[in-house]
Amino acid sequence: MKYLVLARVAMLNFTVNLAKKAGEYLRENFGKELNVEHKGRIDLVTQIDRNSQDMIVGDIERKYPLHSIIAEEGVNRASGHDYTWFVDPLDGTVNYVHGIPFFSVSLGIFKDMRPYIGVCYNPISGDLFSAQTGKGAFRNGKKIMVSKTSLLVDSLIVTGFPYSLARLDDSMMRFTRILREVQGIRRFGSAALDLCFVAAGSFDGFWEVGLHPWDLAAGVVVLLEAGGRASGLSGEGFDPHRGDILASNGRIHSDLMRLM
Ligand code: 2AM
Ligand code: CA
Repeated sequence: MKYLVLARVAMLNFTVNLAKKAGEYLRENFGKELNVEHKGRIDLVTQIDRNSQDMIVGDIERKYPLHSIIAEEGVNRASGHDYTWFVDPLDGTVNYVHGIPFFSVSLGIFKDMRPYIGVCYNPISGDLFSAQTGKGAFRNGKKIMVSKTSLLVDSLIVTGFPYSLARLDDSMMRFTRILREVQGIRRFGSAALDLCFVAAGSFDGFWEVGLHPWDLAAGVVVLLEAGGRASGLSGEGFDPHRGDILASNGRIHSDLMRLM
């Protein structure tokens, strides 16, 4: 038991250092001229995403050679191990490419497919969000908690627009329905950081559809440990592979669910 606790602390420290190392690389190259490629119509990738990922995945493989790793830029090594790493080497690539300082390195670890460790780091603001299950969530070492807002009319919500045109109409109807009832809606472009800001109590809720497990895993661990709730849009249990997420401070969750 004691060994497990120490092993988990070591894993958290390793993850934090890895996020800082990759984040530093992102920061050094932020604002430089980039060769931007298209993975899809509006889905961008740069050599910076790939180098950041190589750095992260290489270090994980050396330290934890048996763990499963799922990373955005084409690494899908499901080894069947208890531990799975969900790696987004640069969450918020569109912001990065446009010189907007809202992006992060997002590293989530699930154990037996359940939330275990989450670290998100924005190297420009210096915000480092971290959490391990049962031990609380932290922003630069200071404990964070979700907001206590219980009325939609007082709630500030964050979202992302869908990347699949097939889901646009539904999403816009949802957007209008929610906008009528809440204080406001923001759209910042990094799902990982959006979740961390719900965890820190800045936003009261977040929803988005069509995301990937690497966008969500780390932020969800941070959110849950800050006392928040994450589910599918209809309240079903959170599954990082499902991609549609409703997240909140818990108090407004059922009201938001009704509007989904
Ligand atoms: P990324 O920057 O790592 O690609 C913003 O709404 C969120 O959507 C970001 O976390 C962004 O992650 C993600 N995203 C960007 N392109 C996407 C796509 N084509 N499909 C799904 N999610 C995407
Ligand atoms: Ca990414």
